[in-house]
Amino acid sequence: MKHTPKVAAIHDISGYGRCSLTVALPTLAAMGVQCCPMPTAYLSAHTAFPPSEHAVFLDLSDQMAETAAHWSELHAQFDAIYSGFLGSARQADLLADFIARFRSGGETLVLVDPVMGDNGKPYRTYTPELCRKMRSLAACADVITPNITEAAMLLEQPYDSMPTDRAGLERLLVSLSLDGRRSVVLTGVSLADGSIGSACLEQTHGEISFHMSKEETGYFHGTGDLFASVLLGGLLRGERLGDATARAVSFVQTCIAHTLRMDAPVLEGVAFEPLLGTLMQG
Ligand code: PXL
Repeated sequence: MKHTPKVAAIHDISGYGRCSLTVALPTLAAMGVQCCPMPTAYLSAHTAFPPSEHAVFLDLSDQMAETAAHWSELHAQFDAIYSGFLGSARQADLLADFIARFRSGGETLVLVDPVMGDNGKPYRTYTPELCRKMRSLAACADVITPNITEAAMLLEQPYDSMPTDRAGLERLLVSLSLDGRRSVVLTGVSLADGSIGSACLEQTHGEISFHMSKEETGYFHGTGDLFASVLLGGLLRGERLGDATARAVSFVQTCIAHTLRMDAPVLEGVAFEPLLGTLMQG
């Protein structure tokens, strides 16, 4: 029987509003991947909802360290380590330790989604220290999946200086790859009105490709998490980076179009659940 790939998924769990673990778990499961969650924090709702005195933000850093110790004792092994939103700067250090402990040579794929911001701005909980630590964490990844805002933050360049033309984006991919040491999938790339997608650089061959689809109107929360989860599922099925990127671009677009047809509240994220079945066939 074929081995079921196993992923250590290190993200927050937000009770309301689809993002991070509530997206990664079902998406990876639908793609035939076993997901072992290590929650970084519990939030009553993701941080894009309006602030509230009742909002819960439970930092689970102490539990992360204990979980890593327990998993070591169990001789846990992972085909991939997948991280996203972090609750504090300390968690970036915990994650770096986790990667050092559980990465077994070239066998374990490390995907760091450097979640830090969008639309030119950092997320509310992202301090300059956390962003600095995210940069060093991303430096030990095999694949990173920044949006344009995060690309600017990783390179410590102003958002307004980010390129929008093909040649400039290709140069940006090369800079983000740290001269070919890691693969990069840049999200939220647009080369023409009405279309949006991703550009990727595959580390092993230095191959660059662009994957576009129809641009849907409206901003949906958690699409980056959905994108990275589908991408990782594809890579663990043995797809090339360009093919996995194309699948992720197309799936996210289909889910957004479906959500718009249903007229669902945008802050709740994309209604991907009815479409998960389409990911099951290889
Ligand atoms: O989708 C990224 C993300 C994940 N988790 C939480 C967030 C965000 C973005 O705002 O708030 C809690």
